[in-house]
Formats: sequence, structure tokens, C-alpha cells
Amino acid sequence: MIELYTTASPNGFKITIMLEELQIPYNLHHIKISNGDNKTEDFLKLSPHGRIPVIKDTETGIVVFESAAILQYLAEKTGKLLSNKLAIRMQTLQWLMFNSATLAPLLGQRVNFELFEDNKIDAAIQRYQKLTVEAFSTMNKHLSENSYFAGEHYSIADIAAFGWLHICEVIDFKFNHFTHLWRWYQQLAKRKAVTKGITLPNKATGA
Ligand SMILES: N[C@@H](CCC(=O)N[C@@H](CS)C(=O)NCC(=O)O)C(=O)O
Repeated sequence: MIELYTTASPNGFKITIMLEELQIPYNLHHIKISNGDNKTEDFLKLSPHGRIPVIKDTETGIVVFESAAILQYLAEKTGKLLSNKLAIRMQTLQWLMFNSATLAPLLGQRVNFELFEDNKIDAAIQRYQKLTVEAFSTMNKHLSENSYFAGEHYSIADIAAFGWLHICEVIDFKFNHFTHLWRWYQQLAKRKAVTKGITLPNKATGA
């Protein structure tokens, strides 16, 4: 059984989408960040940096934090959504890492400076708008020649990117003029596991 500790957030959505795609049993424990649930002693034993998502696989005893590592673990465990063919596997992992190292941190800063920060700093707002639009453009170009991030193969790289792109859609960080990225987004949004994955953390109770 997979024990998942998460909330409704871009990094959290990735894992509920993945578990819904895999159709494997899991328990969802809702971590309320505003209550500081992610800073308790027990939670820090699972996720030492105090962030969601984190999973514990009771079958193997393995605990994994960092959304990309969790996606990879679940893919390895089930043999799904990460090909064993080296070229496809590397294409998947490179876009998975692009998400963790480039897209997600840049969008996180953009959300902070554009929406959360009381003191609006023009230079910071413009910098993160420019860098996120540059990332959208790179993804758009790739998707103009490929159905998914790993070519013709739907994979964990798509799930990782969707978590953040969905938040962009919700908070109106527009990307629909990047027509290939928008086509890909709409295609994923129709998947049953994706619609369920982005609503589930809201419904969970407990923790
Ligand atoms: N790189 C991490 C980022 C995790 C992260 O920042 N999670 C946020 C929610 S999306 C969080 O737990 N925030 C709580 C906090 O900052 O105290 C991942 O991909 O899992």
C-alpha cells in the first residue's frame, strides 16, 4: 500500500495523477501546510525538508520525497510510464528534470513575486515572467514535433509538467498562445486520471 502525504498544490497533483493512472491502492493523508502539519517531528522524519509530497510504500518500507523521485519510484515499481528503452527513458528523464530544475522553481518564484509578495518589485516580476515564458516556448517547440515530452509515449515527464501548467491555467499565467503546449495541455486535461488527480487532494481529510 502506498501512503501518500500531500495537499492540493502543483507538486501534490503530480502524485495523485500518477497513482490514478496506475490504479494501485493508496491512502491519501491531507497535510495542511497552513496549520504547519509539514513541520511536525513525525512529518520531518518522512520528508526532512518539510515539503509535500512524500510517500511511504508499506510493501517495501521505502520512503520517497521530491515529486520527481516519487514519480520515478512509482514508475520503476510498476514498470509503467517510464520506458526501459534507453533513448525514450532518457528523453523522459531529461524533461522530468527540466520540470524540477527549471520550470517549477521559476514558476514558484513568479507566483511569489506576482501574486503573494505585498511589496511588488517590477524587476523581479518581469524577470520571472520572461524566464517562465522562455520555458513555455522551449516546451512548445518540443511539442510542435512530438505528441508528448517523450515523443509518442505518455510518461511521468508529462505528469510532472501538467501539475504546474494546471496551476498556470487556474491563476491565469497565460500559455494558450503557445499552440502546441496548449494542445498537449488540453489533451492531458481530458484524461480521467488527470481530472481525478487534480481534485482528489481537496477532498481528502485526516492528518
Ligand atoms: N521540489 C519539491 C518541491 C516541494 C514543495 O515545495 N512543496 C510545497 C507545496 S507545492 C510545500 O510543501 N510547501 C510547504 C512549505 O513551503 O512550507 C518537489 O518537487 O516535491
